[in-house]
Amino acid sequence: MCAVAVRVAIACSSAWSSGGVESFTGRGPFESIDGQLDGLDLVGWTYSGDGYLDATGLHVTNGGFPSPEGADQDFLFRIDDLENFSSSVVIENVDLGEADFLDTSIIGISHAYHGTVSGQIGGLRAVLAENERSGPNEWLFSIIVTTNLGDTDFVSVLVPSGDDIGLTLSVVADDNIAFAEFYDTVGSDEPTAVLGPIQLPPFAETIEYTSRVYMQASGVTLSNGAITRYSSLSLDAWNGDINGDGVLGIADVNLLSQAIWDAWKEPQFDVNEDGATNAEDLEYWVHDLRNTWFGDADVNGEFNSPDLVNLFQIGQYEDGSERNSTWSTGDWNADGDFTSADLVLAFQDGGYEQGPRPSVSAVPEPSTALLFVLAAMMSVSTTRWNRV
Ligand SMILES: [Ca+2]
Ligand SMILES: [Ca+2]
Ligand SMILES: [Ca+2]
Ligand SMILES: [Ca+2]
Repeated sequence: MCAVAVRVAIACSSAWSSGGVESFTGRGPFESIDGQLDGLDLVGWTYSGDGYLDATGLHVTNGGFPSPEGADQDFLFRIDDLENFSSSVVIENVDLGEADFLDTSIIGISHAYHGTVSGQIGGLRAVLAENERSGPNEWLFSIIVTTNLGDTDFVSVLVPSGDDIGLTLSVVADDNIAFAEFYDTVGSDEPTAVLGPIQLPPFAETIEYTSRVYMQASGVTLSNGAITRYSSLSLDAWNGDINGDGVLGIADVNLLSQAIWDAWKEPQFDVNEDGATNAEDLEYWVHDLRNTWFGDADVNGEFNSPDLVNLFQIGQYEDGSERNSTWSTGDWNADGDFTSADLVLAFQDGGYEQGPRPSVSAVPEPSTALLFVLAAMMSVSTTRWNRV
C-alpha cells in the first residue's frame, strides 16, 4: 500500500523546488492536496499518513498492529534539485516502543536519487531504528545505502523514551560521499554520533532527489514523535544562495531572517563567515551580496514605492500578530514583525528612490522630507485597512 503511495507521489509531483526550511508551525502558506497538512512553509510536499499539524509540530503515532505483517507509516515527500546539500530533521518526544523480533520502528530522513544514466537509482537513509540487533531502548542509528552495492553502516546509541533528537544527512555529490550525524541534544554543537564519510556510487548526471521524512512501525510495536523542523540546504551556499536555486532572492533573505530570530545554527546562514548568525549577516547579505537596500521588500535591487504599496496591500504593519512577518512582508530587522523600527532602519539606510545601490561609493543621507512622505503613506494605509 505504501509502495503505491510512493509511486503516485513521485509520478504526480511536477514540482521542482530547491531547498529550504520547514518549521511545522502551521502558519505557512502551503495547503496540501488532501487538506491534511495546511500551514507548511515549503511548496512541493506530498504527504502520506494520518498525522496532524499544530503550532508545535507534525505529530505522528504509528503501529500497534496485532500481526507482524502489519505496517503503519507516515511519509512526507519533496523533490529537491540540490546537488550538494545537508538535510536535518528535529523530532521531539521520540519513542520507538518495545523492540521485538520481526517488529521494526524507524524514524528518520532519506534521499532518493535518480540519475540520467540508465538504471542509476538509489537512496540513502539516516534513521533511528529499532530491531533485533538492538538491546532494550538501545536503538540503532543507521545509514542505509540502497544501491546495487547494498551497503549498510550503523552505530548503536541509547535514546531514552521521550528524548528530543536531531538527525542530519549530508551528501557531497561532487565527491560521491555522504555522512550523517545524530544529536541527542537538539541545538548542541557536537553530535552524539557521526557516520561517514561513506563512499557512494558515482552520482554522474544526477538530476533529481526525493527528500523524505518518515516514521514507520511494523508489527505490534509503536513509533511516536513530533517533527518540529526539517531543512534541506545547499552546501554551495557560500554566496548567500541559501535555498540553492541559483539566485539571491526573496527566499534566501526570508530564510536568513528566520534563521536570525530562531537562532538556527546551519553554517549556510553565517554568510559573513564570522562564526555567528546575527543581524550582521543580514546586513552583509543585503548590502554586500545582493547589493541592495534595506526596504527592498521584493528584492529587485531598488527600494521604491512599489515595495511600499505592496506591503500596504499585504497589511502586516503593526497588525498585532507576533512573528508573522518576513523580509518580503516588511520585517527588515529580523525580529519577525513589521513595525516602525523596520521603517526607521530602511530610512536610515537611505536607499529610497535612489535606484540600484552603488557598489562602493558613499551612501546618501536619509531625507527628512522622505520621512514625512512615508509616515503619511503609512498612516493613510493603516486607516484604510482598519476600515476594511
Ligand atoms: Ca536563492
Ligand atoms: Ca555571521
Ligand atoms: Ca524593490
Ligand atoms: Ca521587524
